[in-house]
Amino acid sequence: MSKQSGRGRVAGLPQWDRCAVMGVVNVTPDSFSDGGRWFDTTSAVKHGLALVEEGADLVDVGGESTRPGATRVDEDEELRRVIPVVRGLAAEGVTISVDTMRASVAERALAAGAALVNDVSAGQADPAMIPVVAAAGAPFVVMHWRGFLQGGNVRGVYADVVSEVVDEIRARVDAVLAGGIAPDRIVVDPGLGFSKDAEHDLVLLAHLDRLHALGHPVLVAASRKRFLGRVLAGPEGEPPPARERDAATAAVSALAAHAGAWAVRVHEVRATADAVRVVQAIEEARGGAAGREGAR
Ligand code: PMM
Repeated sequence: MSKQSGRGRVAGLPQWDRCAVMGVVNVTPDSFSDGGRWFDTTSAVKHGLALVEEGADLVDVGGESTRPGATRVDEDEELRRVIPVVRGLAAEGVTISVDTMRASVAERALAAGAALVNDVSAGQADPAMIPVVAAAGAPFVVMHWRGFLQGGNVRGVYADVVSEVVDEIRARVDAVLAGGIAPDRIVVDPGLGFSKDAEHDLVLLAHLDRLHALGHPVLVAASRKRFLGRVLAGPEGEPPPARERDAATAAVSALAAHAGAWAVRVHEVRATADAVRVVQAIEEARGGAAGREGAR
């Protein structure tokens, strides 16, 4: 399978001829990397539109922080945060993914115009999630997730992180298929930083081919995460704050796109949009050169 064809397409979403860029709109006061900045509906919608202007192909709207130890927001509050933003962006023709672990939020967001459900628990946090997504015929992200984290990196113990993550994603994909979600609507995601330390994240990024071998489009969400802070800090240093990790994020975006990722999820879109376009141009140049070689 070539890297290009390995990118795949997701039924129910537009098809992009390169790695897609998913811009993040966290409508939360406490998300670790941009918490609080886009907390009211008007500024969240404006921010989503700005991300599209900068090159985002789709926008991921979430109303609950998933960072380790974060307290859960209640359902009404999550609905209050998410649905008006989905409605506002849908009215502008934006392709929207909804980042939620609640079936009720997914259902209402799909009705309000969202096209993709991004549940970091892959249906494990809410038993009603898979039936709701299946009934709507919506695409679904199956991220690697080992449960809610209370204080630190518990459950992040692996003998072979790549094999275990791939096997656990495969098991979730099987559960999701059994629940009635169609195979061409499933996206897989290594869940960087979820029950994983920096070394685990780096090893997973080094082996994206193993995720591709699952046969589903791959989403990579490295943006501003702890492992980038670790890399940039060096062995002794203090990690730079989340907002100073965007160049490092764009580097991961380029590598993920080159490895055949279907999409990358990022907070700062412009650098990543440039990165995936450069990768696309290089891939096309390689194809052109191969074509010319063959014609000789
Ligand atoms: N990470 C976060 C939130 N949503 N969704 C997917 N599919 N994959 C991820 O790795 C992921 C996610 C946490 O990051 P944020 O608080 O910066 O949005």
